[in-house]
Amino acid sequence: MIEPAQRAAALREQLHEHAHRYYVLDDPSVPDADYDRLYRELEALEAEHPELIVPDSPTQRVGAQPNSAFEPVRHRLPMLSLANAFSEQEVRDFDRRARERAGEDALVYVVEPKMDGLAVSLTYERGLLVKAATRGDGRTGEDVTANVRTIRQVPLRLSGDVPELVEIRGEIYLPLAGFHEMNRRLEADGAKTFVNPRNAAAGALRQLDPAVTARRPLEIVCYAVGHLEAGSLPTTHMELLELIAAWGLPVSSLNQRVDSIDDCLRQYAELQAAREELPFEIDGVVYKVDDLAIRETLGQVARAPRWAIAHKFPAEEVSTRLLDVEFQVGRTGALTPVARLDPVFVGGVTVSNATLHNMDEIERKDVRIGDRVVVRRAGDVIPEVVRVLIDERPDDVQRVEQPAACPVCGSDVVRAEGEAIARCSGGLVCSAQREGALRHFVSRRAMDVDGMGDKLIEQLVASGRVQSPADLYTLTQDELASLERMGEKSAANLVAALERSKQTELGRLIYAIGIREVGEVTAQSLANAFGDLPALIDADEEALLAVPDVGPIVARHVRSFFEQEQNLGVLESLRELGVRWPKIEVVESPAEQALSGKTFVLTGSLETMTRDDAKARIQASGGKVTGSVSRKTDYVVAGADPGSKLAKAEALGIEVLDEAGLRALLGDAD
Ligand code: D41
Repeated sequence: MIEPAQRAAALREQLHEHAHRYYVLDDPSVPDADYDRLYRELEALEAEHPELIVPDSPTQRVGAQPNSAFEPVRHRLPMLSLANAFSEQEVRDFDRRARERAGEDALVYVVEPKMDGLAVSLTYERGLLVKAATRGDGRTGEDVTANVRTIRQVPLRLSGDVPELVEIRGEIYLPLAGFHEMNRRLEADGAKTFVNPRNAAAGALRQLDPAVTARRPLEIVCYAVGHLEAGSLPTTHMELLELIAAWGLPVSSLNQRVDSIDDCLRQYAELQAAREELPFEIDGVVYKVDDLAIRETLGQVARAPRWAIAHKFPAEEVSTRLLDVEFQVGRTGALTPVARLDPVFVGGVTVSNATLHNMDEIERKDVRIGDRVVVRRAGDVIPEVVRVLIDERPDDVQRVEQPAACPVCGSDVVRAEGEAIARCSGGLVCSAQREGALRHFVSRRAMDVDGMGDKLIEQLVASGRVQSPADLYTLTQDELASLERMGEKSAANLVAALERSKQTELGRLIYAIGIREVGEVTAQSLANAFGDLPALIDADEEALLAVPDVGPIVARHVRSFFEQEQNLGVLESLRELGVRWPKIEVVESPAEQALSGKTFVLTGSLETMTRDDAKARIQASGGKVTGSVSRKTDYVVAGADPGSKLAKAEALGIEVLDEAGLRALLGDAD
């Protein structure tokens, strides 16, 4: 066993090194979650053995040491820190303590997104910006006035009625688009890139030359008033935020006032769901007691207010050991290297596999078996290995070799010139490809056969009973009921689901048959352009290229798909077995349709039509429907109980339509 004193010293040394890279060099070596874990371990060790606490322990200094390149600024009022909560229980404990101290039954809170940036203080004298400082250790920060003055969102003069002197606090951050753009340029110049937007923002803010800062698209969100002279404040935090906004400073449009801690938790879930869609990074939400008088009563403990808490989202990036790399074969034969990991909790779930994308990525990231790697899982996105902690590479790591033969069927693995992806050349001989094709065929957005799970497909392929999608429609209830893990009831349900799926739409069918590079949107475009299957089968390259969304590569894949006799055979069988779809009326010149070039996002439930109906109508008028809101979205159609997409649309200033608004665009008479 390691002695506590030895362990504490090791932790201190690691934390010092990490903190130096994080705060001074703006170039952290490990994910924040790793740092937090080491920090909490040291805290716990010191709590158990107080004699191990040394004055220069990282736990004895909260925040950053000022960088000597900038003048120190003593904050007139200390910039407090925020206590963290990582679980619902911790949040409820916080609320209970606050209610008890305040003697209230329930507290009104304001929920704010927790921007992942740098806290700053802006001092305005008679409305003029005179000083901008980083938070530093909370008492003393760095004078970054010259750099902050280059941020367009920061007014150099406040508007309206302003106090003699007021200090505003907020968070400076770099939106994701700016971050990616900045890294692209750094990479093109062969320079070192930033690992995350916050470090990039810190780097930008601490430039010695403000002209460099000026070229970084930094933004700010303000959330508090610090020192104040000769002015008065409203009685609630929400009004305070409104006042800050009236002075001309940016305030988050996602802030919400709520009546209870339950609503706080609901808002947490909403923002967590919206997180991936937001144009900037947030690492949690902050709950703040709204009533300023109650805040006075609550006061602070250590250097954090008792009236506010940060509820953190689960870390999206953590590090773990890469145990092995295996190759998975997809429905197009593509070989995907999959990392087998020492299981870790990331993005809210335990992950033991992550994608490595392809061999080029493995080379680029220099990933070797045995490495300590950073794993990222954001939202519903498949977990991926993002980088190697090269400083921690053991001596005995092994290179990843691409297999020469398919790990499933043994056929040759080939890699076409200029392609990043290697493929199994076995085609439908390869059971992995056959299974993949079937999984895709029955999936919800394709033929939507409810209850046809992966395990069942595996059995049907292994026994040779199902070779092609058409074979699915020849399965009988008795036959299904005799399979492993299948009862009479599920067999009956499955037959019914297969039967139901026969009545489909052309776009779905085109998507379902799995033509390379033809996704849902392209399949729908092809359906709209050709109206029925025979016309599509006969379409030559020129006709295909005239379809929106279709380029030379897609056109070639479509042609080669329909040139294969066996594919035509499968389509014919599907028809014989009863698969049907309505013809689509072909509009000659799609460019002149009402909604051409317009992109829609649907959210919430509509009253007079389903979302799928609305989607079909929009597409029939030449519009495009996508799943997530971005700057490219033209309209968000919001029904009842809209989700985070509405919040994002509002944050991005995108036009929001109700059902009547959509009908008006579609040309429906009212
Ligand atoms: O968005 C944020 N990162 C954020 C940070 C926020 N929305 N509110 C905050 N409120 C405070 C108090 C309650 C202490 C005025 C904060 C921070 N503090 C904060 N940021 C960095 C340290 C503390």
